[in-house]
Amino acid sequence: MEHSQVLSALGFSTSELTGGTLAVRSPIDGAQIAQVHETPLGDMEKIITRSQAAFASWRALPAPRRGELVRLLGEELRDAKEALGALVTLEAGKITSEGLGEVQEMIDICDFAVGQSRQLYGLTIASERPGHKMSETWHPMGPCGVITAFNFPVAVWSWNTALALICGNPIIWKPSEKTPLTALACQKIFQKALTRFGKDAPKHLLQVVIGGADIGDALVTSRGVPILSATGSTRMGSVVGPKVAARFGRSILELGGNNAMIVAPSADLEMAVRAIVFSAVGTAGQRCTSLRRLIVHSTIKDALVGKLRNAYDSLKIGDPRQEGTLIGPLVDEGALDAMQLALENARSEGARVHGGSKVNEGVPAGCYAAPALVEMPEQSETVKTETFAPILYVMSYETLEEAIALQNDVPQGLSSCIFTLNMREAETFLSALGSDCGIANVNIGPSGAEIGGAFGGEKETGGGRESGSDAWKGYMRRQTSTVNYSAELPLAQGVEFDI
Ligand code: UN1
Repeated sequence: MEHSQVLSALGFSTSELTGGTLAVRSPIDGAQIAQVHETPLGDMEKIITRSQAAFASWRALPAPRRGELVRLLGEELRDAKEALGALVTLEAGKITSEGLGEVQEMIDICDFAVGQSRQLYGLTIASERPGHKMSETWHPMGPCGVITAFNFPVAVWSWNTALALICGNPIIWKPSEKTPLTALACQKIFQKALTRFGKDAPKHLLQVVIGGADIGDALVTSRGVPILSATGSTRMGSVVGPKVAARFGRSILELGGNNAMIVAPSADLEMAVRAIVFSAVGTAGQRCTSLRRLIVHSTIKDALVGKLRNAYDSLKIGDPRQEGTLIGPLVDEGALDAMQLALENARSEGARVHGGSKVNEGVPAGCYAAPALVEMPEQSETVKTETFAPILYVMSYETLEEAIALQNDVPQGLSSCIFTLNMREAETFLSALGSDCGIANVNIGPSGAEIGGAFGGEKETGGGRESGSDAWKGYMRRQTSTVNYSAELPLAQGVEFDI
């Protein structure tokens, strides 16, 4: 689809796409596709106040009724899947299948959240005192600020939004400056669901704010925004986290990853190759879960590198809209420069680099690069640094203990995996002595997680959890209650206090 068709299918008007101060470029060819209007910084206070007003009524609706809105959102997303997927491709440069996959991830979390809206379970707790009952209840928190990155411009918003909504919280969303159109499209889709939901829904349940770091900072520093979910670089998180903590807000941080795969001697190499290629070069290496480090047993390293070089040679790089393309563009010039710099640094540390250069032929005018396979003598500083590009560092190991130590010896802790047919190795990797990451897989790659599990990681990844499992608790406050239905007033711990 041409970009004008995509934008009109999603209901954009000309005035929304022109006359603003933020230029939107498609990474496909670098061409400008819109100039959107930015939110004036001076409006942020009003926006936060409106969100609090929306909270006052939204929290009063029963959670299953709130779930109905998310059910309608899921329906609207099903209708808009093709157009929104195409816009993700246009604005973030993902291949068609990955653009559609991202929208499917949104639909999945909506389905999950609808069910969850009837399962915001608390606990009953045995009281030590006769005639007493203890329980634990979960309550809404208030406005939830959501700051998202360009690489998953819509799915990450939906993980936060679907859960925040059923938990009783309004949302203020600041998308990446590189992908405002997908955010505005989601707002339109959300509006359709809201209209169908009827008059119970307060105004300003979702507000999208467009702009740079100062707009984000207004959310980060406001006491009116009790929850702040931020996805992006570790550098960004190191600014956001302390600011939210300083005002005693709650942050949900989803920061850098430096994800590894250990390939053991017993691994099914054909399967490993497929998993490696998808997770290292899919989304042009621009997922926080992308595979960046391969830790291979020394006896199979040369064979595996040979197979990977063959596989890499066959990958079609180019316009992500074309059938057969597996590697689209990097997001912009800065990303291409960062990739080249990382490769230069690796060379100076003794690397053998296969591929990795800029591709000019057979591609549109955007920033296209051949994926790089980089054989490293050791896990250097460059390897320990996340570069958002299709670079895969390859290192070898002799013992599983050594492999696990290498896997864990980076500042980040998002995703990890092992390819092995040896159950002792697999279970060791998943045990307390194994991977230190939030995600640890066996015989699948580190990327492409389903929404049913909690998503997030440790160390510099920030510790936040989103999406499935009990991540919903991150959007609610816990209340412990003790009720005395006896005619006595015994004190806990046997304390006597007679008056
Ligand atoms: C991200 O890169 O920010 O597991 C999120 C995955 C996707 C989500 C990635 N489901 O790769």
